[in-house]
Amino acid sequence: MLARTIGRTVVEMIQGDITTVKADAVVNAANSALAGGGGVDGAIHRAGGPDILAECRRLGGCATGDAKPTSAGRLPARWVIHTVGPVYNPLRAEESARLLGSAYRRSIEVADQLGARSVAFPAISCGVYGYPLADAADVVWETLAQTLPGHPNIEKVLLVQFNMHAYDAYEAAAPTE
Ligand code: AR6
Repeated sequence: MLARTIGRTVVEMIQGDITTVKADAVVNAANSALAGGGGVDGAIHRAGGPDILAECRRLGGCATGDAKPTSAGRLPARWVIHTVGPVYNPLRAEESARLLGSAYRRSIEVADQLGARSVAFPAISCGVYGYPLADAADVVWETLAQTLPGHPNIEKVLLVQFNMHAYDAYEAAAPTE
């Protein structure tokens, strides 16, 4: 397991299914309608149960790069933070990077406001939204480096990779110790 300390936060990378991860807040890679879907979104709603979607329907959607919380239903977490990453656009790579960074930053801000001490992230936008893993990994580590020092109450961030391919890409982009 890879671990880095950023500010007062320990960032750990693990491989696995985020619906089984114990954390105060689990981040969902949602769509802007907060309507549920496939991938990690589908897995979170299946495992967490229908209460999460019922709450999502009352939130009025979520802009790309923003994040909104609900309770976590049956998941081993207190909250789900639904964030919307960008659909990767190679012709507007800088805008994609800004929006992906914003999704992570806003999720951390919302988690801190809720009082979460631990937050688990999937690889937002790296599935059907098509973000190249290596590029996403650079954005994620850079955003964590910029954001976490301002949120010392977040003790732990878990980066949960579904497969070894993603794990390797994020590991390659990790800051040196
Ligand atoms: N645990 C951890 N990671 C997972 C899991 C899981 N159970 N399942 C998939 N992943 P994606 P996106 C990984 O497509 O690209 C949905 O339909 C997956 O391997 O879930 O942000 C939403 O409703 C990949 O690395 O999210 C949106 O419409 C990463 O999670 C759209 O997909 C993200 O893949 C969002 O697309």
